[in-house]
Amino acid sequence: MATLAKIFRKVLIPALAALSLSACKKEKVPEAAELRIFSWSDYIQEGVVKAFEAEHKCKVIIDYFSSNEELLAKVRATVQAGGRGYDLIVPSDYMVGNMVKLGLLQAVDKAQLKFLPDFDPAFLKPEYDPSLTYAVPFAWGSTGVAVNTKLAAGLIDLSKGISWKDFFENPKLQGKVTLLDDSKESLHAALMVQGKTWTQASDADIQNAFAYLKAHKKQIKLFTAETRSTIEAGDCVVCQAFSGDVLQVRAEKPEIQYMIPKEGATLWTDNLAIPKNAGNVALAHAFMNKMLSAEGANSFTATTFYPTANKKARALEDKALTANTAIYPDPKTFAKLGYITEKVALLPQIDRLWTELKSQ
Ligand code: SPD
Repeated sequence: MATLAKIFRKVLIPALAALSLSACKKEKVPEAAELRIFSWSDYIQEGVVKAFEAEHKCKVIIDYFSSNEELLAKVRATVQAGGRGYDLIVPSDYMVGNMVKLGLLQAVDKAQLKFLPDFDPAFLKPEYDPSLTYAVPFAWGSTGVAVNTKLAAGLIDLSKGISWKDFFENPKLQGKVTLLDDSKESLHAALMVQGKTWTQASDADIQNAFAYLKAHKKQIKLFTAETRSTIEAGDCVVCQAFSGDVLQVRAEKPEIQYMIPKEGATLWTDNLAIPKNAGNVALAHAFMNKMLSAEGANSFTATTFYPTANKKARALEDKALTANTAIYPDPKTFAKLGYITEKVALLPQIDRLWTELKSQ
C-alpha cells in the first residue's frame, strides 16, 4: 500500500498536473521566418510573393523607395543603429559601388545562385562590381520620356521624335512637364541638352546644368517619384520616367508612348544585394533564385516590361516583347544611352544645387 501511495505521489500526480497544464496552455506555434525586402515600386509582383511565401513557409515584407539616395539613407541608418535590417535590396549600378565602399553590403554566396550560368556575359563584369561579389544584376532599362500623345497634339510635333531641349524649352509645354524627383536623373537630362555626357561632366558643367534647370523651372509642373500614377491620371504631357513604368501604363492606355530623346537617356541596371545587417540571408538567396531563374525572369519581364540579365529568359519571351524597341532599344538608340556613375567628389555640390533648385 505504501508503495502504491508513493507511486501515486511521485509519478501520477506530476503527470496529471503536467497534462492539465498543457491542456490550458495554448500550443506554441513557431514564428514564421521573415524576408524583408526594400525595393523600387512596381517591381515585385504579388503573385510571386504569395508563391514564395507558400514554398518557403515564410512572410515577405516589402517596403518601397523611389530613389537610390533614399535607399542609401535608410540602409545606412539601420546598419549604424545595429540590429536587423533588410534582407534584400535593389540598388542601381552606381549605388552598388557606393554601398560597397561604405561597407554596407555583404558578399553574396554565388554557389547558391543557380541561374548565373544562364546570364548574358555582358552582365557578368559590371564596372561597379566586376566579379559580382556583392550584387547580382536583376533588371535593366532606360530613363526617357513618357508622352501623352492625346494631350501633346498641337503642342509638339512628334513626327521626328522628341528632344530634351523641347522638353525644357518648348513654350507650349510650360507647366506640363514633370521630372523625376531624383537629383541625378534630373541633372543628367539637363547635361544632355548641353551636349555633355555624365562621365565627362566637369564641375563647371554641373553648375551650368543646374543653372539651366533653374532658368527653365517654369516648364516643370512637378518633381515626382510617382510617375506611374502621374502619367495614368493625365497630369503631365511629357514626363521623365523609367521605361518599364511607362510601358505598364501604355498597356492600359495606348495614347501613352515611351520615347528616348534625340540627345540620349540614362541606361541603368538594378541589382539584388544583401545588406550587412540582413537577418535571413538564406531566404534572400532563395528569393534571388526565384526572381532570376529563366522562368521567374521571363514572367517578370512579361509583367513589368523590364528586361533581365538572364539570356535563357529572353529566349522564352513572347516575340512581341523582344521586338519592342522601347524595351530592347535598337543598336543606334542603345549607343546614345549612358550610365550614371558615382561622382563622389562632386556629390556635396550636386546635393546643394539640387536642394537649391527645389526650394527656389
Ligand atoms: N518601377 C521600377 C523602377 C526602377 C528604376 N530603377 C532605375 C533607377 C535608375 N536611376
